[in-house]
Amino acid sequence: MFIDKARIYVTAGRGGAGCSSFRREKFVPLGGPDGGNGGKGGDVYLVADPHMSTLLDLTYRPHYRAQDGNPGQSANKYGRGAHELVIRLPLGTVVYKNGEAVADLKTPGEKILIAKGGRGGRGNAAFKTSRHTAPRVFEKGEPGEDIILELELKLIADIGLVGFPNAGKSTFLARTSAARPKIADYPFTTLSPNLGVVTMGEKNFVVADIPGLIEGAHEGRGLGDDFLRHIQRTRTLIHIIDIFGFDNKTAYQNYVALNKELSKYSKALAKKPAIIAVNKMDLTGSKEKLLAFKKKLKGKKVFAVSAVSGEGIKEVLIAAFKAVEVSKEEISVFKEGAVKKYVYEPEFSVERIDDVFIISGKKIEKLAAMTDFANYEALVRFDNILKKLGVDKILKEKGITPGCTVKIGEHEYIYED
Ligand SMILES: Nc1nc2c(ncn2[C@@H]2O[C@H](COP(=O)(O)OP(=O)(O)OP(=O)(O)O)[C@@H](O)[C@H]2O)c(=O)[nH]1
Ligand SMILES: [Mg+2]
Repeated sequence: MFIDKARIYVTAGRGGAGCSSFRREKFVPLGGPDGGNGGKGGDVYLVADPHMSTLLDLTYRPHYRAQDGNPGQSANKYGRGAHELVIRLPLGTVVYKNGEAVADLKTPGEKILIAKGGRGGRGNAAFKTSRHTAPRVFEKGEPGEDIILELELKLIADIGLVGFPNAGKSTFLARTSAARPKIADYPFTTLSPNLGVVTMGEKNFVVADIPGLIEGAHEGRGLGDDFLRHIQRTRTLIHIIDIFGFDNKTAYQNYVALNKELSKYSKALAKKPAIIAVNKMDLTGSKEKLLAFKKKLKGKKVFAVSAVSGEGIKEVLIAAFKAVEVSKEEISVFKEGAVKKYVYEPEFSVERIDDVFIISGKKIEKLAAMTDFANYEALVRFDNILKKLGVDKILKEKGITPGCTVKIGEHEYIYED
């Protein structure tokens, strides 16, 4: 099955907790704090794998979670960091986060960091100061990033074969490459795109054969519209036309209808250079039909081929390769020099719903997630940081009174003065 869209849930590892401990040794009465820091949580990477051809595996297995870091230990021992988690995706996968493209895997082996593991919490040894020599406070590990990714596979090919059903696109691909797509004498033989590598001299070109298009394809008729997006990322199109026409229409009528479908789907697609190849020229009666077709096209270059006998194929390939080489079109979803959007986020915000005050903000939620509220010293430290950030002031401005509930991330407590 060819699956070209998927949604996955990715969670990076949480950092290991810091340790709270004191050195205990015979004859050393005041050993001092020696709790080590926790290890870093596992990062999550995406890797472009040229051996994968669909997103099917990812729809079967949509949840990915990297390992957590190990906790710190006494005697100042650091916790071990967790291994990274690698998610393999087919070449040509575009990755979206909150509707915005964040990655476009175009080169084999390309590896990108998509979710960062949390930092390890500090152990109590890290909180020792000249004034406070025996702290019990330690941090819990920072939670790993938790994200939802939408994946879309957009094949990347140099040349796309387009045309009505049964025109001979798959036969053309089979004739010119080692690919062995299904070929048969009925429409809609090809159900999902096939890729093949066509070699000429020392150069290789990737050719994509997509399912036949019909009128109304851009609105979802037939199979084609799902696959139109795949030819968006080709540099050149070869339009394969059955010289005997399709669906009781002449070759010329099919040619006009196909161009209309392409431009209705996307203006950029309609502007792509297209080579016109009229197929099945080995059959009797084709010569007369070709004359009529050429007349209608008024001097446009038309290649007459037979995908079965091989006649005229080489000339088409030479023309297509030339068009690919001169095409400077950027086929990435990222335009060159695109500016990253900068979103300003205030440090925190406070929302009041009746007697509940909800504090949100990345920094503050992280702090809450890393605090062990059962530890009195940790609680005091948390309070002090809230004061420093000015949270207390805002709460008072919003009219908080003792007894109200304060919520930060998953943590909630009753406000006292
Ligand atoms: N005589 C002759 N028959 C051809 C030629 N090219 C293709 N055919 C035949 O036309 C039929 C359709 O060929 P396919 O290659 O499956 O056509 P397609 O465009 O891939 O069709 P869909 O996948 O259904 O869109 C098959 O029976 C082929 O053998 C040709 O040059 N000459
Ligand atoms: Mg086919």
